[in-house]
Amino acid sequence: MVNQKNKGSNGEKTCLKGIGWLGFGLGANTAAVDVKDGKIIRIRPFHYEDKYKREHMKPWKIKARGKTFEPTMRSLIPPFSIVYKQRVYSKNRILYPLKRVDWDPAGERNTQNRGKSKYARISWDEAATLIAEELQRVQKKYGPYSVLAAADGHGEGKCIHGPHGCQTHLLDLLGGYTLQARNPDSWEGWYWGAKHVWGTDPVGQGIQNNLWLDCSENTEMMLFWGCDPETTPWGWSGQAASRLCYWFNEIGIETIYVCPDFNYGAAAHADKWIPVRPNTDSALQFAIAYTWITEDLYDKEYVATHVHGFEEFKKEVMGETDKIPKTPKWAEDICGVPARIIKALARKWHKQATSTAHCNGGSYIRSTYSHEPGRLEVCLLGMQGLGKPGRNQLKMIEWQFFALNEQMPGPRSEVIPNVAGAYHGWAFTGNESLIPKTLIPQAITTEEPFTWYGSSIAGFPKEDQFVQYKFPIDDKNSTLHMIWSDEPCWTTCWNGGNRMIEALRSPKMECIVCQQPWMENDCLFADIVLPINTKLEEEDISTDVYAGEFNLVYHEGQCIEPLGESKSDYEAVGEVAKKLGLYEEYTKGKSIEEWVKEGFDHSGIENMISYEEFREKDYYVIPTADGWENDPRGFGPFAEDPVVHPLDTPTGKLEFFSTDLAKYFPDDKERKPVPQWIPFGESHSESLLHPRAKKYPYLIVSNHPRWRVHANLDDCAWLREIPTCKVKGPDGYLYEPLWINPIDAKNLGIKYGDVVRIHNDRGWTLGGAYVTERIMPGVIYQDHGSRLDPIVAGESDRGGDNNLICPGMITSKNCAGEVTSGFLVGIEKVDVNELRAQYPDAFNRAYDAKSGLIIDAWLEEGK
Ligand SMILES: Nc1nc2c(c(=O)[nH]1)N[C@H]1C(S)=C(S)[C@@H](COP(=O)(O)OP(=O)(O)OC[C@H]3O[C@@H](n4cnc5c(=O)[nH]c(N)nc54)[C@H](O)[C@@H]3O)O[C@H]1N2
Ligand SMILES: Nc1nc2c(c(=O)[nH]1)N[C@H]1C(S)=C(S)[C@@H](COP(=O)(O)OP(=O)(O)OC[C@H]3O[C@@H](n4cnc5c(=O)[nH]c(N)nc54)[C@H](O)[C@@H]3O)O[C@H]1N2
Ligand SMILES: [Mo]
Repeated sequence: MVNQKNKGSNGEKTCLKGIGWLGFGLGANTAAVDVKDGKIIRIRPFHYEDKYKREHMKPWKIKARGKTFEPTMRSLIPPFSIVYKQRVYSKNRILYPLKRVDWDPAGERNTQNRGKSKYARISWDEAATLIAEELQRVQKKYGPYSVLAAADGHGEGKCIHGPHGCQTHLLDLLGGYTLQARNPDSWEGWYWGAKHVWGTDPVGQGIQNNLWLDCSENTEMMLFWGCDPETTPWGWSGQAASRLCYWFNEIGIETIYVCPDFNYGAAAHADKWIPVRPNTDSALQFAIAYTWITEDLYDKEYVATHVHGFEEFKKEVMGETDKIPKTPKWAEDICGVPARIIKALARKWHKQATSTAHCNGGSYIRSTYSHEPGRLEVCLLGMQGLGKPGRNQLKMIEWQFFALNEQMPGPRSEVIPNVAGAYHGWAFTGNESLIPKTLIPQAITTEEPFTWYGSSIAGFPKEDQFVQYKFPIDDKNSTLHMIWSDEPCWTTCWNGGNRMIEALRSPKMECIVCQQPWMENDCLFADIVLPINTKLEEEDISTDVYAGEFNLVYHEGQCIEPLGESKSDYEAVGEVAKKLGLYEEYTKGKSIEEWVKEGFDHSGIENMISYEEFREKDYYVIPTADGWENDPRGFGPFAEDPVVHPLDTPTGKLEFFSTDLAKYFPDDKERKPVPQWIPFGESHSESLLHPRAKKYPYLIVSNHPRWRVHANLDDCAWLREIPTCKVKGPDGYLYEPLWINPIDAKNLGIKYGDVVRIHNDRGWTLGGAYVTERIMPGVIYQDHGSRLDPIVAGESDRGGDNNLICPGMITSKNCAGEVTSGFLVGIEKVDVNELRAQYPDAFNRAYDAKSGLIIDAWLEEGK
């Protein structure tokens, strides 16, 4: 098999490409792309052994309970990578620079028409000149911080061609900008809550070292709590987590799933499913603690030596503070789990060595007040001896985050490679002027300076949460007047999308530039759109440190020529730099070839293989480290001796009572020093216990999409034909599935394939009914990230973009996190013909017969 480029005589070649969506310089999902006559023929798994022998790779072995677990010898790419050809050749690709037809920088800007107006083709020269002139004009008039760089996102994993953040390098050269600070979206509850109990920077999940081995040898019960290891690892870790879960099944670890939906991991692996209402986990957790305390079933010795503030926590559990004893019966009514099951689970957890498993935690840690379930889980683990054999918190994806922290749950490789030397995109760093991403709509619409706590940048140390920030940072009139975005999907992915649309149409916002490969989502609100190419159209260098089996560094050859006039983000920003006379500074005078070498030179493998051999072979497999089996395991060292191996908390112990929260936020009623039961409060009213539930009686679960990575991939016909990806409505339109239990469906007169409206006081969107017992009654489920198809932009949508109607408020008063799932909605069946009569423009947009995808609706005819 040919795994490399340029090996055929008839224009055939094969390039390695990391087809994953991490978006910040790290590849994943290493695939082989076969190309013939300048066209992509197929994308397939890649075989490590083509150029390297097993003896070199030193494949690891985990032996446990009489069985053996070993790595495969090929990349475990997900279906997404395999279908990516369709995303590259999508009809939805932006092929030329575009300008909104009624945006005239010299005259009327018609900001109110964003989301309605069409676009016309312009030249690169015109586009780059316009952007350069607008930047200079706006910065001169309002100061440098009036330009917002929206420069983050999980776009393609490109390194040299940095999919997000290239513009920040140019803006730095221009004297500054305001950064949209990428908040810890993936980890909100761990970040704002758990960190203060177990001190685990950078993101707040548990210490991971060597946990595959620990779990394999010692864990008797694994609780997949808000976790779908058969779906979300696909984004960048491929299918290694799937194999790991089959292995756990094989060696007899009892597998319990706690989630409102019977998700794909549960379907493949669960011994038992415990359905829980969305974002009521803390009631369940409190009731487990109550059972342990009242039945004397916790590790008292461990608590005495390893925990700070247990007595205060106990008061909260027993109801001494709020007059609510957190009994299983009390919890049953709230979370929907029968009291007998809560008690049985609690008793089993005590008796058997139990670990929890998460990808990132799901909506369990992405809803209102998510710091409470986040830290309650740590308290529960603590009560049963966190770090003792088989008792840890295992993470199923994003192994690299922990690798950077020198932690690997799986067998460690000799080095953890890093090609950041060649990277041009965003990094988890600060900026003088910044605004948490969750506060952007407020920042745009407000005239007054405002403050918040914590930069909110994912991965920052916990002390950052105690710092007060302000916008604008100077006292001048430097509020936002221009946006330059390379992740135009705020409306599909963040908190309160309709509010964002309102902000984007503000007359204050004089110029919006978006750059991305596909005409979708926030691009419809831009004034200038730049056509970006996909990574298959460029040369680059990459690592794969997510696969969980072997770590790699590889050269990525150019597969095909860029489509239309598209360029990479790095090159697109370069065009603007040229107009500003800053091209040399921007590129540091280096060619792409020189950047590839630069990436290699500091990658960690530069002393393991020569550059010449690396380029000849095109990749390097890093051998498994000798002695990895002996590495400490998770919280093992802390469990053994908390004095010698203290945690990174003020007392060095598990802080059930947080010293820091008591010190810095003594008056915060929404995040007290001790975890509490808080269904609603000053910031939120998204609970069935709140009077608002009379009007909006269902809780919606909005998971990471099964068949997309957020806003990525919604235009691949091969995916869209899958019945759980789209549901064909009576009008033939492919609606985003909305799972509803047969009991609710019957009550509401809904059957499979009906079009359903989901609504609340923030607007409405549509879905295609998918009636199934895989969702518990009273709860509906619709994935997030479906393409925006505005009916009345800012109010209603046909595409199933439920982020438009999720809460705009942040996690809680002093935590600028997102709340994007587990909120109240009403649902009802609708008649599409009536809607068509009412909104003819939106319902008569032409779509492609094969993919059902709206294509040219936004382009001016003939352009
Ligand atoms: N309802 C709900 N909402 C959620 C969540 C949830 O659980 N439920 N989860 C949250 C989480 S954890 C996350 S991480 C966020 C994700 O939110 P984002 O990171 O904002 O979402 P992505 O779709 O990954 O963003 C990538 C964007 O970049 C584009 N893109 C891809 N490649 C390139 C490229 O090479 N160049 C350019 N310029 N653009 C490119 C894609 O088309 C897409 O628009 O969503 C959050 N939102
Ligand atoms: N296919 C695919 N893979 C991805 C991504 C993607 O968009 N698509 N995104 C990537 C990113 S950025 C991230 S952060 C990770 C996210 O990984 P996760 O955080 O694990 O993903 P989620 O889909 O939000 O949630 C996982 C599961 O939580 C359960 N759940 C939902 N709400 C609740 C609740 O209130 N309580 C409980 N107990 N369970 C609940 C659901 O069963 C759901 O399947 O995935 C990454 N990988
Ligand atoms: Mo995420």
